Amino acid sequence: MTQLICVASWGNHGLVAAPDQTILPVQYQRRVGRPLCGDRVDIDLQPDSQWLATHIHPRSNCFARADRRGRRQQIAANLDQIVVVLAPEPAPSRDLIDRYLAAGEILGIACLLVLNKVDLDESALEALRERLNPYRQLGYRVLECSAETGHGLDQLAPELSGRQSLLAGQSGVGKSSLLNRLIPDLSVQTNSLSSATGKGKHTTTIAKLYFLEHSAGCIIDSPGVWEYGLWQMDSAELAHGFIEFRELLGTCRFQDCQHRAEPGCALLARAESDAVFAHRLACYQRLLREQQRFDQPTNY
Ligand SMILES: Nc1nc2c(ncn2[C@@H]2O[C@H](COP(=O)(O)OP(=O)(O)O)[C@@H](O)[C@H]2O)c(=O)[nH]1
Ligand SMILES: [Mg+2]
Ligand SMILES: [Zn+2]
Repeated sequence: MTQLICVASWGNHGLVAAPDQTILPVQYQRRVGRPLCGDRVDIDLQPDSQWLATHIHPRSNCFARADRRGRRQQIAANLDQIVVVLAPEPAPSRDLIDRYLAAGEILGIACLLVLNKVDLDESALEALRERLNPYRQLGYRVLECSAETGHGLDQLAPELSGRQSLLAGQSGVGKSSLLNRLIPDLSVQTNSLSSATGKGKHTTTIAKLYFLEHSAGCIIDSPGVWEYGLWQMDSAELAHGFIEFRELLGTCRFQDCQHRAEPGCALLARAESDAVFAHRLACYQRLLREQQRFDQPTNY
């Protein structure tokens, strides 16, 4: 029995990597459950010479997003950080950054913002830099780089070394380009994943784990989420996703205050004198309204 890391997972089977990065196909059992990409698993050889996952080690955390009905969909496990890749083109849609940061705060996973394509047109880049300033002030880290020129990658690489990171962000921001820069043998790893899944099935739609060279680290590439959505949650949980709200939570007049228009709301009061706070509170309120669509019956 050996402990391995799940590098891809779908339905009732997946792929695990041995310490020497050999990829093995494994079957799952209902009793054990479905490993997620990034899970540590034990496997056992069956009499029919198939590998079976016999145990999923306890997860330190689990990244999630909403499926189309607002249900929490688990994507990857045991993350040291979420690397949110942003670019001046395509510029992040409204609230996208806040959604990722809120998910990170709620799930207990650190976020690193990476501003890619800094070689591009100055005005779009300056606009995005300015948009990112408030997040820096809140304590979030922002690294700048270009997958095109390689600028800034010497700062990014050490952030990934020895860690298990999830690469997130809209399609087109340069995630694949960054992966190619950071993982010189990416095509070798991709090929061994495709040959183990058989005919490259599922390989474009599921999360996959790649190993960094010369370090214990790895990067999980998540499927093309062009619009990242938060799953159904209550207002208290959502408010917890906004780090600067926390010191005020519990100080509103009403204990069940949702910070919308209630009298005696400590957050609304703070927003009157603090523009950045007001901006984030408005974002929280939009996300809260968006949550209400999950409460309506839907016919898909
Ligand atoms: N100018 C510039 N273009 C980039 C950079 N990184 C990626 N691109 C381009 O942006 C497009 C999308 O990149 P890709 O890596 O496929 O993005 P992904 O969808 O996030 O995986 C491609 O045409 C890349 O060549 C960069 O740093 N600078
Ligand atoms: Mg890509
Ligand atoms: Zn309030």
